Amino acid sequence: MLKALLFDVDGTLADTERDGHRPAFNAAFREFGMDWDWDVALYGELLAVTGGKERMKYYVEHFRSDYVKPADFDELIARLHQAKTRHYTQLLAAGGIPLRPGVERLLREARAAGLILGVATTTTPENVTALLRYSLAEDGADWFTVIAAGDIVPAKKPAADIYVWALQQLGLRPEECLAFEDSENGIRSSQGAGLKTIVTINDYTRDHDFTGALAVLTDLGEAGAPYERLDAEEHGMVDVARLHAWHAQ
Ligand code: XBP
Ligand code: MG
Repeated sequence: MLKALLFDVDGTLADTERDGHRPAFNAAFREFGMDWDWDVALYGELLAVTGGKERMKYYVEHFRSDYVKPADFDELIARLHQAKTRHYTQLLAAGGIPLRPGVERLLREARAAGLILGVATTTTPENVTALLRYSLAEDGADWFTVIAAGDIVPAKKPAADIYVWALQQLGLRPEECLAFEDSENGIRSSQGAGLKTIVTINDYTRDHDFTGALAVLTDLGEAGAPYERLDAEEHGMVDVARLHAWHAQ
């Protein structure tokens, strides 16, 4: 029986990467007087690595062979990341990033139907609560029984750990839940935890490998603006009835 829905955040609840996280990283780099600057295309390559601190280290290793690391490099990365989180949450507080089509509608319907809601993400917890507060509802974070985020597990997606942790907190088995993801790293993580997964793609992820997904969609769809399914000839709106049907497959 379907009891809970577990949502990824970045790229799934909202298109936060290109116009949220990326400019927040750049603002932090400028604040620290650094010449690092991530354009839209480069950021797409950097998204291969989840986690902001991990992403900055990957950038240095793979794109900045000229950069001489200071002795306290890890500390610098941690301070840069704190600044980035500040810039990002300020951007959200200014109402900067809307939820994707169908997200608020489905969350409301699922709550009304008694389904448990959860989050499983690699991003920092403050970023999740800020997005839910400013883009969903003042009490948006309280709609979710579990918010599994950031460094709470050491191994980030594509490792399954964050989903396993969320399931443990809920006391549920993977067969009782559905996951929502937007990326290959995301679905490897959710499927690694044994979860059936629905994918909504975005510009950064449309060419990813989503083998094994329950459905691959443009978005969740709204009345009058249906989703298109990419793995079948189908369009429509993801509602609770459709989730039950997919879950039973
Ligand atoms: C998103 C991420 C995060 C964000 C940046 O993953 O990989 O690292 O890009 O957030 P998901 P932080 O789609 O699983 O949420 O800087 O806070 O890590
Ligand atoms: Mg994502």
